[in-house]
Amino acid sequence: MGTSMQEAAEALKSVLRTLKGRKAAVLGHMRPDGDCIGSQVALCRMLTAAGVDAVCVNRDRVPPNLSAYARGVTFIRGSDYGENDRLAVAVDCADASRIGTELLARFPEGLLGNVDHHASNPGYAVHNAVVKDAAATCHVLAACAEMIGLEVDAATAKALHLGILTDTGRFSYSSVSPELLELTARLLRKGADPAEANFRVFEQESRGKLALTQRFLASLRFHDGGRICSGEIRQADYAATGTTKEDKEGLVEFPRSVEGVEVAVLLEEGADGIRGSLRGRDPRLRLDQLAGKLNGGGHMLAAGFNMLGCSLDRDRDRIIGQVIEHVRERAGK
Ligand SMILES: [Mn+2]
Repeated sequence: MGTSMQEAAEALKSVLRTLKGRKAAVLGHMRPDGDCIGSQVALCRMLTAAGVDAVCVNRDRVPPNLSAYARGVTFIRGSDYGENDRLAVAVDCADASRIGTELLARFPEGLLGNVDHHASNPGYAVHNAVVKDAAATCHVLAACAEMIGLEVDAATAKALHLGILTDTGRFSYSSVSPELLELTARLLRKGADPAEANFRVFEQESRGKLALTQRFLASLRFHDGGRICSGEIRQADYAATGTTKEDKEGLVEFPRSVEGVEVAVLLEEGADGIRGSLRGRDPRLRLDQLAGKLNGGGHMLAAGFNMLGCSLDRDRDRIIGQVIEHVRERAGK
């Protein structure tokens, strides 16, 4: 699934048309990140400005360091969501299951809209605004807002900038184009604040996060001549450092940054199984396809998977073995 920005704008227009006189629930994914919160806030504010009663609904909470962006927008936890007359629009969800199965079940008639940028997005809504080469869901929303004339005030511009900033690794990935920087410049003119965003996202780490980072770094292991590097987090690491799974955000960048490493792997053991993150720098390695073999999906350079019922001690070698095999196949050596 993937469309041009122009087609995405048409899809978003259709969503707005359907929402006239109706109420909207803007849904994000589990463990929301900057692009998820940014696009939920931005879409919710744009819908409200267009006269639509809109709220955001998430399985998990808004991360505390991002709560300033959510000010003025109603965020409801999935477990507290009791309404049944809102039409759902998902943002930044590669697959509808990313919303969380219990929350998704509150919308039995399905999803009206799907705004996203993941290559693996199958187009699960009535109207799909999925641009797979866009840098962020906030990129899709910002560009579409300009094309169809949706209102972007200062708070909306800040939210859109937040998502672009975080999903491009502070404007450093190959997804950054002159057009994206020009679009971002227009967001800055509308009130987006790079210094504030940088402070909130990257300079508010807790001491616990630092301790968790130390543990993660101590767990790093190299495989296949050093082109794969994996690290682990167990529930005991969170308990010992007073952190939560939100704090693993960004850790996989450490192994990814090492010379010679082509694929970085973060394995997190939870009560119900292993969640994995994959990061790379060569699109030919197709980490989205690797994640697909491990019950997951995502982008070519950044993907994730979820293996229920697995444990590190029992299944680590098998998972790493599949990573090695995939990388050898794709690299042709
Ligand atoms: Mn995103």
